[in-house]
Amino acid sequence: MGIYAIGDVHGQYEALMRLLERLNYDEAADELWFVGDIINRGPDSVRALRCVSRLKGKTKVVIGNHDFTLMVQANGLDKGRIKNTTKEILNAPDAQEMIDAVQSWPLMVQDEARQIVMAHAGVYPYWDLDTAIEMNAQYCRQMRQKDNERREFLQAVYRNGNGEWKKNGKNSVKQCFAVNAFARMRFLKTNAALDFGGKMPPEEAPKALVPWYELHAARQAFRVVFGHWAALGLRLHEKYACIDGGAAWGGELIAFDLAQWRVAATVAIAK
Ligand SMILES: [Mn+2]
Repeated sequence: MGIYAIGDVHGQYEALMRLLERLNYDEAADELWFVGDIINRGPDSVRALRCVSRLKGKTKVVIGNHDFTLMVQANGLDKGRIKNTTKEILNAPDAQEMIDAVQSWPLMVQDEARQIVMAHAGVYPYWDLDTAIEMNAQYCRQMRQKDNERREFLQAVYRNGNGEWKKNGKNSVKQCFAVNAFARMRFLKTNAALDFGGKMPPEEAPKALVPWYELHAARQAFRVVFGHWAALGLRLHEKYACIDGGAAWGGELIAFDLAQWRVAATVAIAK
């Protein structure tokens, strides 16, 4: 039995099929984790999302920022800039089934025995693991509410905020921070606030920005597998693994063996 994490799929359905073939994926035996951002950029968001949302067996998916925006718009919010891929998904006959799946995806999952956590962008390094677990649990509870309450929650958290974690702050502000940390974080500023601008490789970043995972490696005992950072690409360390191979930009789709903590298979995106 294998346990594999798959990097940002971004609509690369054919590549995902080839990757599962290369893994000899067995639905009855293997466990698949997805780091999120299943949709957008690539050629086939509908089939990618349909496939991931219907995978049976032991599949875990965390929500990415692109999946999150889709869900926000499916809930009737942020109508201003709807992507064509979003329209295609919302017009599909099984749109509701796919949106329900996205709504059920947490911000993080963990394997307690292996001390591994997965989140789309990462885990805020100044939290302890219990705080991360609690913030994710709160998010999941909010998402299970009735339509109106869920819409209200999404409206409150779908924004940048000031990027600062305030332990004793208002609940909705803390939840907004948690969504941004788990699903969008790359760099932290010198005051430990989330930076919302930088997408560059860490080597090219201004000195005032620190990649979140460097602070994580210095402070935490658990391991994090994440995606979201195409410019960072595959980056392995004993405490973290970025497995965004840049499939969105003609790079590769990566499967990572969580038990062995090493790359299991990669598939180049067909140009
Ligand atoms: Mn992302």
